[in-house]
Amino acid sequence: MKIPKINQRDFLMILTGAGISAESGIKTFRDSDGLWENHRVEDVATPEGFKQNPKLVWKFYKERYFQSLEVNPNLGHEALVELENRFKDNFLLVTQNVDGLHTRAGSKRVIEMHGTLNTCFCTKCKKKYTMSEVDLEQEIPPCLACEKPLRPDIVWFGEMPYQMDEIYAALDKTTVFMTIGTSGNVYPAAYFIAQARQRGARTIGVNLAEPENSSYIDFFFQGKAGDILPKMVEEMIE
Ligand code: BV8
Repeated sequence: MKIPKINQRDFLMILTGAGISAESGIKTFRDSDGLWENHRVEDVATPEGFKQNPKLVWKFYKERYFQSLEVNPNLGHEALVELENRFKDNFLLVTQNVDGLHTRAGSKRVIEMHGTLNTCFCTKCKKKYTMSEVDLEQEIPPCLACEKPLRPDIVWFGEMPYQMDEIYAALDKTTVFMTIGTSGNVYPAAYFIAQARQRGARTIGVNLAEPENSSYIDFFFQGKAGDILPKMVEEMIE
């Protein structure tokens, strides 16, 4: 399929999901052997689950935090840094991922709408810490200020994603929307593409499998992000 050309007059918004980190060795959620296969979402990714069993939830996120320190960004992450360097302020990368790999690859204009494994905050006084500042030996690390339980800085189901105002403001001026490595199952992220398209944006999808919201995708490229994106970035810029 022909790769659409974009130029400096465009505003490029990108949404990524777990699929872009798969080639770095991080499990996705809904693929076979995915994260949700071994854990019930309700138990580990909801406020109720945390209230019910904070030790289990901390175990789940500590494991993923330590794994994120062992892996590296891949060619897919690096291709998006190249795109940002070409588009500068006419570019926004919104990620559902919490692994921090986009920032580690060099992306600057990034919104981690579902939070990050790298920080946590106090359930009582809301003070925020990096994971390396707190005592992860404890099953439920305590706040260094008030000693109440800390929680992962993750947006769980039923919680408001971060920086929605900035995301909606960027959607308003988006002329090209790319969705990469996400199954399009989780809202409100999965609806951004429809909102962009309703405002006249052209939409591009890169995914190993056809996503749930593929009806909104004008140009769909099936395959691995690490294979497709480096070539695509070179060809798509006028
Ligand atoms: C909220 C943190 C109120 C946890 C996560 C309608 C409107 C609004 C809300 C809802 C709605 N309908 C339902 C809801 C509620 C709910 C929801 O969406 N439920 C779903 C399950 C139906 N949403 C919420 O609760 C959200 N909050 O609604 O607040 C509100 C209302 C309106 C407006 C604003 C606010 C909060 C959702 C956030 C939950 N937290 N993450 C954690 O990470 O541990 S979600 C979790 O799923 C991850 O963040 C993950 O990124 C995200 C999406 O999954 P994907 O990234 O897509 O991963 P998945 O495995 O599914 O797919 C991977 C894809 O990659 C596959 O397609 C595969 O083919 C592909 N792939 C694999 N390898 C590769 C590849 N592609 C390319 N290359 C490869 N190599």
